[in-house]
Amino acid sequence: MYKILAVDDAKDTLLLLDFDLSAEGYQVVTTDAADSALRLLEKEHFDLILLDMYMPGITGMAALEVIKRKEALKHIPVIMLSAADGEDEIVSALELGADDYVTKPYIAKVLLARIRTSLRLMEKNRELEILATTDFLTGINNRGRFYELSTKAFEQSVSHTSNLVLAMFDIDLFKKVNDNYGHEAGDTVLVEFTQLMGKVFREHDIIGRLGGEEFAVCFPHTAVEEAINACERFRLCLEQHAVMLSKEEGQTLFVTVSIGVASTHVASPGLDDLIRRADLGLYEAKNSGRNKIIN
Ligand code: GH3
Ligand code: MG
Ligand code: MG
Ligand code: MG
Repeated sequence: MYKILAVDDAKDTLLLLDFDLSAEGYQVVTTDAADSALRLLEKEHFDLILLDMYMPGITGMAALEVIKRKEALKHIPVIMLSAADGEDEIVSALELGADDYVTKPYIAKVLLARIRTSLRLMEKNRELEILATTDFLTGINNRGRFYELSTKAFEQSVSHTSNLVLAMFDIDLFKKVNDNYGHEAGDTVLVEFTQLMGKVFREHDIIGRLGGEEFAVCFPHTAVEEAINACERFRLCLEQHAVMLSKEEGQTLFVTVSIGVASTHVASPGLDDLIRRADLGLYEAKNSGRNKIIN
């Protein structure tokens, strides 16, 4: 059920909105001031906001500006609701990021249709965002998303002077899996590999598929020993994990992984340098027998 926040200083408008939207099956939360709306938005999730333009205190336009500037809120569709129907007001609201503009007194049928349109667009945007940021085969962060999240984590680690660790993973002799068992078996290995990553690493560790059989994990606020321990647990789990290829024939296979680790406890100018150093470790792990971690 979609949850809508209705903000208007006129009590009768709020009553009417509550009535019309509830009748349509929406969950409605009403508030008569922009500052309380902004507080509610900090605490609760909303799918859409109906925002009055003119209110005492913070105006709807000022609240709109705040909402559209906040990373966590800017994707929520905002429909401005106002008795003012001047073209300049409508244009400025849309330019500030409003998704739509409806004049008061509103026609319920039209407002509801516009709400449905905004919600439909929001859903489409969500789908596109998922498509653009997740790896199709494994469902984990793709390369672009991994870099985006890790860059943020790196910047935070600098400002909080906390340690951050980056580990690069490359499945050993993976080409042989494809050659000996087929590409589909290779895909199964990749999927189970990421499932195992999800089990071993923590919620706030950032996991990504960089491409092919190469993966990376970024460990924010983590000491290098701690991250190495986690990687070692993963290496052992993987080594012992039987990938089931065919349930009927009970055919299984095992793979191992080589891992390179780099940490910000050695001064690092940026994420790229960390990745480069982790890559060097990985290269060394490959050249010294595979199935090991090099820091
Ligand atoms: P090394 O231990 O040195 O890493 O050897 P390797 O065989 O793992 O390395 P190589 O880079 O030669 O081979 C990687 C293989 O991964 C080749 C490529 O066909 C396969 N591969 C890449 N992406 C996919 C995929 O999405 N699915 C499957 N099944 N195979 C993939
Ligand atoms: Mg008003
Ligand atoms: Mg490789
Ligand atoms: Mg490989």
